[in-house]
Amino acid sequence: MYNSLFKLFVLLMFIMVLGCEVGDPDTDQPEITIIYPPTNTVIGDTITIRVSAADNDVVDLVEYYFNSKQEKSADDFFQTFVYHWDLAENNIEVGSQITIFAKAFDRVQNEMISNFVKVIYKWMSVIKDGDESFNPNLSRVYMRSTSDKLQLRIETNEDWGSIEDSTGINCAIFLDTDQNNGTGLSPDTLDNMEGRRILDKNRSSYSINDIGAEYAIALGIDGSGLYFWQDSVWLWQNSINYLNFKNDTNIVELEVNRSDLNNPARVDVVVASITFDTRNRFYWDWAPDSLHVSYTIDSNYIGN
Ligand SMILES: [Ca+2]
Ligand SMILES: [Ca+2]
Ligand SMILES: [Ca+2]
Repeated sequence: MYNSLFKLFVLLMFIMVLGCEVGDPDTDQPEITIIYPPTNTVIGDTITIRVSAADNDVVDLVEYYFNSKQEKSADDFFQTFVYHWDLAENNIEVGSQITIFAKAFDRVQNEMISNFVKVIYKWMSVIKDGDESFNPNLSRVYMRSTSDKLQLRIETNEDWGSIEDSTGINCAIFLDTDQNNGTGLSPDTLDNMEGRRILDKNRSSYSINDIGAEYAIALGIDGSGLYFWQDSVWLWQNSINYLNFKNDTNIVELEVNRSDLNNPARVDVVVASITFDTRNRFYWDWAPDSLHVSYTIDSNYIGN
């Protein structure tokens, strides 16, 4: 009797062990990586997100998250794991950072979160400047770059008037393309800020904070265009291509050829503006108010 019970017990144990081996539950989590876009990319109104996902069994679902909020419509049951995200209707502020991640599930709900990818919406913010008592005055400067263009966006506090006369925006974006303030239009060569022009031909009107600028992108009173500094004068280099520049607005977007700047990898930047009042008095604004910002030209813009 005891012996047969023991045999039965052994048999049951054998069946259980066998059963376990046959139906061993899947406890292996999937693997998932966002392979596009690269982190720190500046994106446009649409972006295609590509994910690489794998599992010991099968990846059943990939979910997409933007700033930790799940994009429900993006639930991906197909094995391509590509999501075309349209940002245009989401009222995202230009210059904001968006963190993207994805989550993969297998058929028994094992899950894994991907790497986090940070992208920037439309423009990279490089300067925030205070609101002066006169208007318009410089407010924000944004930059981005493509494989062959350096692009800038300037915003003012309050709208300007006509871009054809002195009520328009009168400013210059100074670029120190060798990041050496001993070359180009340098602080050492200047004495005061009495001039009424930004690109003063006598180089006696201002100092551009702490940089020595090889190039200036001018808008307004000096004649809009890209200029280069040579032997104490600003000389014409090339015209500007406007992406967005209208009367009675506060945003200008433009681009210049990287080759026209001698293809620098990194630039120091200062922006200056002159605002005229109805009595033709004028006021300077500098962004930043002192020193400069630096920008790496790395083709980070992948929008269109
Ligand atoms: Ca699995
Ligand atoms: Ca300002
Ligand atoms: Ca320089």
